[in-house]
Amino acid sequence: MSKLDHLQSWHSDWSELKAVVFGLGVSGFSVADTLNELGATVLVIADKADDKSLDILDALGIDSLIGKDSETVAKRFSEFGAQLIVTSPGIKPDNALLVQAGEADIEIWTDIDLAWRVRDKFGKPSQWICITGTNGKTTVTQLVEQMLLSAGIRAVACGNIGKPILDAVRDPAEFEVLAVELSSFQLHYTNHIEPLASTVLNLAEDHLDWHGSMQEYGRTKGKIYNNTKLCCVYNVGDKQTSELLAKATNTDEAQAVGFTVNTPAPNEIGWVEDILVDRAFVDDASEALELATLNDLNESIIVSPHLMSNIAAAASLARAAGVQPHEIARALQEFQLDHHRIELVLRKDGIEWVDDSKATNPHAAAAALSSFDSVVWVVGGLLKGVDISALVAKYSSKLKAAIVIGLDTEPVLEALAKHSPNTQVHEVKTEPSEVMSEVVRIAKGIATDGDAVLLAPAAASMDQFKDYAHRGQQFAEAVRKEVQG
Ligand code: UMA
Repeated sequence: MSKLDHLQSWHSDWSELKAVVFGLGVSGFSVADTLNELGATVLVIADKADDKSLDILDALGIDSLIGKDSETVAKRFSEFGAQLIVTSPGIKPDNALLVQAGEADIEIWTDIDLAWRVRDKFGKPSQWICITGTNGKTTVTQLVEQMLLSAGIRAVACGNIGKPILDAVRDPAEFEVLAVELSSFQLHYTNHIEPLASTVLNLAEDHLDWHGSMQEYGRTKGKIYNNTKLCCVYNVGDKQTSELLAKATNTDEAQAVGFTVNTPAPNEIGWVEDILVDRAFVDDASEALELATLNDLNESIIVSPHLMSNIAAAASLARAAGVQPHEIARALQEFQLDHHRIELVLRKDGIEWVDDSKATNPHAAAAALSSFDSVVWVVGGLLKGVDISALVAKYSSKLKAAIVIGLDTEPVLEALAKHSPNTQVHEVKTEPSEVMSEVVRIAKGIATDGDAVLLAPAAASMDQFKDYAHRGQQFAEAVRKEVQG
């Protein structure tokens, strides 16, 4: 039982609630705006905030405390007398204010919990399809959205993908189904949601600096399955995902469906060569229903095992929501991959220049490396406490050369020397603005017919670039300038 159990609907009386909104990025802003609209008394606390958001808070009459020292924050927080603190996902659980809230027995939510409670703003509550995993979650979320739209369902992709979930819940388009991408940070703080269908796509080391251990990171991701109503989707090729499903609570009503890049067994969706086949949502266990083929995809898309896996996962979730086979095929025909995801920048003289800047951890980089035979690999950046030795060892035979970027190149150079001694290695030590021109100049001198020059850094970008998109753009620009001519 929670003290806030009476607040389960947009139409509940929120006027007695005193809530602190912690963090004023995109999700914090949407939470403050929503709680204010619901009539609650709101205090926003944040280390920093942009002027535009602060101006709007002012105009809405919402109180805020920005950039103050921890003593002032602690004092104001206890004076305010909050029953609830809604935290932004990026804030770590050992943050002093969250610890203070926990000690005072004040409930801690995220925007996800709040959105779950108020998802009935327009009457009928929206249904949620929830997606997490170390890699591929954005692509799967977009694919699910496309498949639902193709079936004529009012649907939208939201959550970690960039559109705060509360913006989706409050959107006058009155969405019937939300395709919700959830990060491990969001799941850590989430207390109770009941997805229609849910999935952990895969699990590999990432964000260990935030979660403390791999075990805790996995446990957090696995929470997504709890209380799922119709269908829990797991990865046949990643046993950890079915283990997480086995530990989930209150999933008895839900069908377990596996997705695979291989031939599907009963209760699975997978691929028979280039045909996507459903053996889960069929009347008879011996039946195999064709959903789509690889030819449905736009020809500019590089087909990788990773993409095939993502498509099978998305189809499993969409089929659970009632999407028909021809609607899945049509969705694939209309689907465009986002930039920086194994994106072909240029094919010239038999060399493919590929931007997979989105590969911010070794697992994502593995998906890209597995898609090519001979690679000039652009690697390095912020490793976030993750060791890349196993990745280097696994793909060593494909690595014609490695071009190492990032401020701290030491761990990458060491891993290459130890696990891929035959790979020629170049270290780029230049101004951040020059990094990609230098990378492309070096790669031009090495790559020959049949090679891929692959930006798949296995690391975050913020040491030298604004974000992964900026890193990818710089690479693509340099390729166009130096190679395309
Ligand atoms: N802040 C503090 N103290 C801190 C840290 C942050 O006060 O110690 C405050 C600051 O005011 C700052 C704000 O919190 O402006 C930022 O909050 P946030 O980092 O939680 O970011 P939001 O802008 O609210 O965006 C979040 C997600 N960000 C993170 O999880 C880090 C976005 O995912 C998400 O799209 C958005 O909510 C909408 O749901 C981004 C992301 O990088 C894309 N996600 C990670 C990933 O995909 O790997 C998890």
